[in-house]
Amino acid sequence: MSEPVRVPALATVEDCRLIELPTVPDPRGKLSIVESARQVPFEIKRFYYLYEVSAGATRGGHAHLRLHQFLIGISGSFDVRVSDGASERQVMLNRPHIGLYIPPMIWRDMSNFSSGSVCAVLASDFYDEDDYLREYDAFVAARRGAGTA
Ligand code: T46
Repeated sequence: MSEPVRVPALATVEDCRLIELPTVPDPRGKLSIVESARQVPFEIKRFYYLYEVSAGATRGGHAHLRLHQFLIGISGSFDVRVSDGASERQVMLNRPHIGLYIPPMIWRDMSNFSSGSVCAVLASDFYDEDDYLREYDAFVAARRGAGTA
């Protein structure tokens, strides 16, 4: 089991990493496991999920000031683009035993949801609209204020 990793004060897209979850297969099927502060580098306080996403819709389009998140493509597939204001990366989530860890201060959006796809999200805190940066320019300015963009 992996140890929680220390995340730098101002994360970059290099800190967004795919994490493979321990999986137990048997003749009945498979079971994948996520435990708080074990497979993911934060204490889990909230679970939510996106489903029945409209064809062509983009979700996200924001960053979080303090929130850590772990996204899993439980079913189907979708793309996640992450940006630190200087660099960006895009990954497709399409396997239920692999998730993407996103630290605070990283812009993200999700698109190309396949029909019937489900995006599960584990988060380090309860919902708080004040934790969102929903304007890209404000996000870049906040990063500059905190260090480097
Ligand atoms: C994120 C991506 C991956 C709540 O009331 N409680 C909640 O826990 C959440 C997540 C949302 N809401 C409300 C806030 C909005 O009125 O649900 C509405 C839709 O939220 P939003 O437009 O932020 O949804 P997405 O899919 O664009 O983003 C969500 C998360 O908000 C966000 O943290 O990183 O999923």
